[in-house]
Amino acid sequence: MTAQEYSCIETYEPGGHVGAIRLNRPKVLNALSLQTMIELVDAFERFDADPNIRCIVIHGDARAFAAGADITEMSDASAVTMLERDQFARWERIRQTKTPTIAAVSGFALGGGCELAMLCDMIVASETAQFGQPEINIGVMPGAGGTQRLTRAVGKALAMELVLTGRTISARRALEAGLVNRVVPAAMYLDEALALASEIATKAPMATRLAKEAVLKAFSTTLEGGLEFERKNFYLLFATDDQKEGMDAFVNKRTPEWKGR
Ligand code: CO8
Repeated sequence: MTAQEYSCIETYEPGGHVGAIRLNRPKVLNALSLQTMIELVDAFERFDADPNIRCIVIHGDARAFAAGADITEMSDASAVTMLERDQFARWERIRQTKTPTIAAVSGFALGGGCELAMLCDMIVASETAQFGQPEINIGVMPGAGGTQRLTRAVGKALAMELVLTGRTISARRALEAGLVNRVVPAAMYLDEALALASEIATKAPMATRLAKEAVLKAFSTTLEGGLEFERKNFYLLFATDDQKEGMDAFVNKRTPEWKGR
């Protein structure tokens, strides 16, 4: 698949070593169909393998980031069909993206849409954004990390309420609860996310990758295990040219020029 062959998403490079992915099924509020997930995996992996790309931004349009998995594709599925489709393997591949990722969210981020945003390292929200896990309203429950990542982000009380009632929360409430990094006026959400991505892209790429990996480790290990992991990544960076460059630039009061190695 080439980027030109995408039918559900678009990719572009707005400059500053940033790779951008736009969900592009506006008529169905960017519902995450099987084809959309196939293309998303391809786009994330393509940017992740590109040494020119140092941060990835994913967004939808003003009305919706994504209103969830495509319900029409799932409505008649049996458990066996769902197992055979093994859609969550694709989510795992996106999770393995080493490059830092930012979701720029406007409008609905529901069900799989909220889970996709939470799969990213940071979320920049428009003040119009609405987050929720409404699967309970259609007789199921979150399946792509909603019960786990939402709970880790906002705590048991709010996660339980959202998952069991299917209610949504506003961008402001999501900010208070720690789900998103910042809330900005509707006209600015994408620019703000791209600016944040550009800022991250000015840092040494190996350092941002290993730092991201270490922060994520905090969710899957003990404090002791995480500290050991952090230390190993810290030492590893002393094997990079960019560590020498960064420290030499500091000592000599100049701007570092990163090689990404
Ligand atoms: N799937 C398919 N089509 C959708 C979806 C969706 N998730 N959401 C909206 N659409 C379609 C509507 O059917 C409608 O199509 P049409 O114009 O042909 O009737 C169009 O988008 C516009 O939607 P509405 O007319 O409903 O717009 P409203 O502004 O009235 O309402 C809502 C917006 C509240 C967002 C409403 O559309 C809604 O409730 N959508 C469903 C939200 C939902 O339940 N999401 C969870 C889905 S389940 C899930 O995500 C499980 C994830 C598990 C992992 C995923 C594995 C792949």
